[in-house]
Amino acid sequence: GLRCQAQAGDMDDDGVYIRRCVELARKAAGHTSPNPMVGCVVVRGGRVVGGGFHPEAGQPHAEVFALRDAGDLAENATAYVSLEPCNHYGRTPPCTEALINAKVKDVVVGMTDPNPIVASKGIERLQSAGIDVRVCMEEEALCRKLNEAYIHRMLAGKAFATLRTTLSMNGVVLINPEGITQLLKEYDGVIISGILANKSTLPTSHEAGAKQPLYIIIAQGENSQLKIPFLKEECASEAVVLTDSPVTVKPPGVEVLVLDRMSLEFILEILAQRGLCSVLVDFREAGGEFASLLKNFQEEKLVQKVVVELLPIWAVSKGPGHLAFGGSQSFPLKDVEHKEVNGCMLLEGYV
Ligand code: AOF
Ligand code: ZN
Repeated sequence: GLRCQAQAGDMDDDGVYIRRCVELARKAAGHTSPNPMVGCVVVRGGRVVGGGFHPEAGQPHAEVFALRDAGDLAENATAYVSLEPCNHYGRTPPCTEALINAKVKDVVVGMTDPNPIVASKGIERLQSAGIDVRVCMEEEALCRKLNEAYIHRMLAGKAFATLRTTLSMNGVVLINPEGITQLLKEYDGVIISGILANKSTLPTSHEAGAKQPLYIIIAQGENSQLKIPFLKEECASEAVVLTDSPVTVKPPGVEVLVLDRMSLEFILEILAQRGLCSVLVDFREAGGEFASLLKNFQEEKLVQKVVVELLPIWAVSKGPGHLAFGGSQSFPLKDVEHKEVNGCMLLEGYV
């Protein structure tokens, strides 16, 4: 009776601690690829006695940091991990052995690891050592979302692609919007057309210590003549040019890959092989050759997610669907509020 009650009490808190693991894991957002983001907390007697996260590929895993933090208090404690602990020797030794050596009593995992080398074998290894293991169903969706890109690359062999566009409130595509670099630090790469690369500066994350994404510039046909030198001087990011034209200018210091097939599928496979899990497809041009790359992306399941950045400005241009440079002729709207009405996004702001 009592023992059951105590266990039920523990399990009620599983969600709380797994959410804490996810928060910790996110501290390394943008830094862990091709590895997942993982967080771990060690709990004893209802108290968190240790915590840690995986900072980047090549570094120790989350469990190792959390166990180090907990020290002797890990004995008989419960370890919470947002991802199933690994049981293989990769760049680092198996976390299952670290948990067993630390003599934890039980382990709660947020989700199993889709990596075929691990997939459920980590859980089995812990169980065979007499450790109780349970998957926290309550926050499994949260853990999957945290590593949606890692999971996709593992299972599909392609980078997880997010299509992004930036609009003013009156539906004008903004070529050079200022101040929206927030998304960038979460992505390993940004695919941008040669047209856009030629007429706008490539945005970089301004946050101190933020990792800059790799720019993947698609240079096709007449747009294969890139003004890349400016890129090298002004852009903190590294860039790679993908082209179907062997006559592309080869700017010094920028890698150029000549492909015989310019398909989004092929590009996402190449990027996954290079260790990129997630890529932002920067679609901020009205039509143009870049559109051919995106043809059929829905049927072929090449793009997983869409992000539309709606800026609280009214852009003066030829009209909706046209391009404008943010800033110059546009004016900001004040006291902007947004709400959802019958599945529509409603925005209002004052002139
Ligand atoms: C964990 N905890 O924090 C992470 C895990 O090359 P390695 O040694 O870093 O191994 C990478 C693999 O380990 C990765 O593909 C994934 O399966 C797992 N990541 N596992 O127990 C962690 N980052
Ligand atoms: Zn591990």
